[in-house]
Amino acid sequence: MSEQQLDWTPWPEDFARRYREAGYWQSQTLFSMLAAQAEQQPEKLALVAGKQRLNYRELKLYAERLAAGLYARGLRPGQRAVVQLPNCAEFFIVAFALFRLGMLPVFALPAHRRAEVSYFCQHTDAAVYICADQHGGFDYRALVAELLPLAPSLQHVIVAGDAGDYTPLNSLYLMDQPLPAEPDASGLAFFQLSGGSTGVPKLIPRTHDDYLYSFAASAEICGLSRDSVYLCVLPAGHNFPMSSPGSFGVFHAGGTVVLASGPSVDESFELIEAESVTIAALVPPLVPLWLDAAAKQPGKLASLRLLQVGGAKFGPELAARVEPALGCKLQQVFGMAEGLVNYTRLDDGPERVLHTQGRPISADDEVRIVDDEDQPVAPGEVGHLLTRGPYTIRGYWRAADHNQRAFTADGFYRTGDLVSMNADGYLTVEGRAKDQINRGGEKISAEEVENHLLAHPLVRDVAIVAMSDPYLGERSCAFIIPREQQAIRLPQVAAFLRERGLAAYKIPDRLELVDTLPQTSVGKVSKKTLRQMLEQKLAAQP
Ligand code: J2J
Repeated sequence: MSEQQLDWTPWPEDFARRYREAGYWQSQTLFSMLAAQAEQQPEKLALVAGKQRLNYRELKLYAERLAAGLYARGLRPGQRAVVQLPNCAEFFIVAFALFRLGMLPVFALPAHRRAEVSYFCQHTDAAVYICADQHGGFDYRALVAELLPLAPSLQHVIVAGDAGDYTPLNSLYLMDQPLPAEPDASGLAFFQLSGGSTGVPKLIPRTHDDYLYSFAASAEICGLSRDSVYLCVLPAGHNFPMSSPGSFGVFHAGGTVVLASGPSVDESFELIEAESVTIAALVPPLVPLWLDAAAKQPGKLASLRLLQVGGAKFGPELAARVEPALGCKLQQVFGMAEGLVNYTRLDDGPERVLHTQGRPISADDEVRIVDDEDQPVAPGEVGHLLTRGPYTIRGYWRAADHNQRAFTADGFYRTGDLVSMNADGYLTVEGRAKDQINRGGEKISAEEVENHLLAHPLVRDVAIVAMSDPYLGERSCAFIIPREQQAIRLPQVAAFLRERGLAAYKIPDRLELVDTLPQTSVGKVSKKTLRQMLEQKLAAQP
């Protein structure tokens, strides 16, 4: 067995054969998908990012030259690269360069900080870290200085923009240099990040074969063509804007990706009008902002045909306002970086589009809805969603123990979501069994933040739960038992977590000091009781 096979869990041979025979897995790498477009329509506009406009020929050429530069520096297929870039042209040049070389990117979110990035580097023995000079008021070069002592595997730090002491990305483009053969499409292509409910984030190994199938099939479901122009508002490395159908689905269809630098509605609307955008994807909290802006600026969205909303629960009341206010079709998307993605279809009527989160991409997505004992619930009843299929992973990277709990013995992924399925096979998300907070689409593992807080000298014990929020859907609240009657306040908690290098979205929004934490009958902290206590308290407030 090769070392790589020990690190991740490939699909069993009989499943792999079936997925190949069904035509899902096409033995095409992510880079060769781009190369095929560059061959077929070299001059077609592939990417708009700020002032940069790259056609398919240029995007492929830059990726190849960068791959050559990385290779010349001694970087080799199979090595890992932690990539933390905002929405910019370099994001895709770097991604496709790494795919060409057969290196495996880990796409960190721009919001991640020392704690997350150092963990990604350590857990994957990353050979290289690639970041921007600065973005959103944060200097990533300062992060590098803190990172280097924590990540001894790093051989190179590469910076897009003003590189300071590190290697400028611009210096790595090499022409006419040798490259190794392309990687095998059945092997790993890169890592997605898990929303997570455990002490440390989990890495999701995706293959060229499975990922390409997921976004190619998504592109078909969403009716993408060469005429499609996709506005990428969310961070480009997140699974939703990357693959559902996202930028990769658009490249597969030969359309154009337009990058917004952030979630600003004004910027998005300008780009939609200027580039004749046809499709965009949002998390629910952005939707009311778009509805308000559209009322003030009628006509700006004339080209928009489809608005996708996903990442967190999108209620029917708000959903009902989308089509009349924006003049485009709404699509609900319920997906996960581990695999399974559900869509309402373009020809679905309001009952499905407003009240369900869609149905799976593939006829070979197997879905089970079970009770606490893993027994199927009655049709239409709420239960735990388990799934397996041609683009759902069979295990996290280097996580043998956790995989025992996160997957059934026959390879179904335990999503942690509570869903019901109607007679037509459409799923409705009814809740969550996993210990996570979904803060407007940003996922927070309670245990991860609790572990950090337990290191605070004034914290005796802590439990973090979700509280409902009219804007973000959920925010996080930390219940803390302080040590020795010493009160601890939210600003101290926030400063402490920032100091520990945690991404800002994980900092609790609210703090409750308590003497004890309620327990379940088996002696675990009862988060259900905590959520109820919080709801009562918030309801009693004016
Ligand atoms: C309720 N909960 C949802 C929805 C995701 C497409 C779209 C989203 C993601 C994503 C993705 C939800 N209603 N419509 O990867 O390709 C919650 C569920 C799920 C978790 C996964 C994609 N859409 N969720 O959000 O890996 O709890 O992927 O298990 O970030 O988000 O989170 P993530």
